[in-house]
Amino acid sequence: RNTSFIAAGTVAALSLAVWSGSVVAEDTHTIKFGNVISPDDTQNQGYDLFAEQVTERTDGRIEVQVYPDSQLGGEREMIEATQFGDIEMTAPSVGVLANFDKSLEVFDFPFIFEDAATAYKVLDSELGKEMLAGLADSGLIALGWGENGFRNLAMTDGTVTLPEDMEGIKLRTMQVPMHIAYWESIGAAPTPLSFPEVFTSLQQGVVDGVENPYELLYSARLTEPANYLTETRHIYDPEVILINKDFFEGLSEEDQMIIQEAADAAVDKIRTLKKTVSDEIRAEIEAEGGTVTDLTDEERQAWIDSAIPFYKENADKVDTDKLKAILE
Ligand code: EAX
Repeated sequence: RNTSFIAAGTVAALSLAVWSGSVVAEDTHTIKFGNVISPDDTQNQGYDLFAEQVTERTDGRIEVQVYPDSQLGGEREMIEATQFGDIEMTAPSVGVLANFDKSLEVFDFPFIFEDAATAYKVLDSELGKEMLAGLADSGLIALGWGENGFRNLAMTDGTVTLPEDMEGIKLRTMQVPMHIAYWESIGAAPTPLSFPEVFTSLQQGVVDGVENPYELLYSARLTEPANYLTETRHIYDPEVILINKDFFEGLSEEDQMIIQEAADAAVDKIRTLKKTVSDEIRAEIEAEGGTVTDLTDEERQAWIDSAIPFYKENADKVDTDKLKAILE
């Protein structure tokens, strides 16, 4: 056979014909969106809506593939993968993201928000918007504040009600220096682990407890080994919906707008669902034999007071103006 047609010039002409054709003209993209949250949890209901809206409004030119449940790794790994463009999107806890942008550490101070409404007020303010915009310096566009929610304690070996009960307790924390510093300041032995490692570590007794919102504790089955829960609400945990900056800025303005609006819709959906999910899941945990304990007013005050030395020690180490603004 005569294969001389595979001459360089011919191949170049051929590929030119292919690439100037429909493939590029249609401007198609795939967005891989990884997270550690269980597939049916509130956040992923929001992200599924995001995926649907983007696909629908671009007539399928942009396809969003959501990979829940740590399929693509832990949160630090996925933030790095999003920065490098190995994946396009992720939505980590703000504390883990603060390792990449120190100004976010102000959210890692315990008991800083009394309720979600107060948190929304700060997150939706100019200050909150400025903090999202600042992530551009880390190669990330923040499309909005997501929500994990108020974090509560779940222990394997008996109920905790007071901060001094944490003495010597090996508590799994996120890889968040400010969280670690707080638990150390009250005498606990914080053990930072990435989320995919938590279940096994609890089961094997590497740690004595964990802290997370009820929904994730339950959906990730952490309440099986750790079924003594206390509603401490010690940290309000926003998540941040991130997209690789170069990828986003390479899209047409219209596509950028579609993605931003779909992210806004996801945030609305997540906030609406979060209003009731915590109580619903708490009831399920109790129905399945878990013990869930509320703090008395005195106990709650003891927890808040326990954070004062931590504030004194760390308030100067973070963006103090932002911290003051939030407290006000
Ligand atoms: O962002 O690691 C954790 O405990 C977080 O709450 C979880 O990754 C969700």
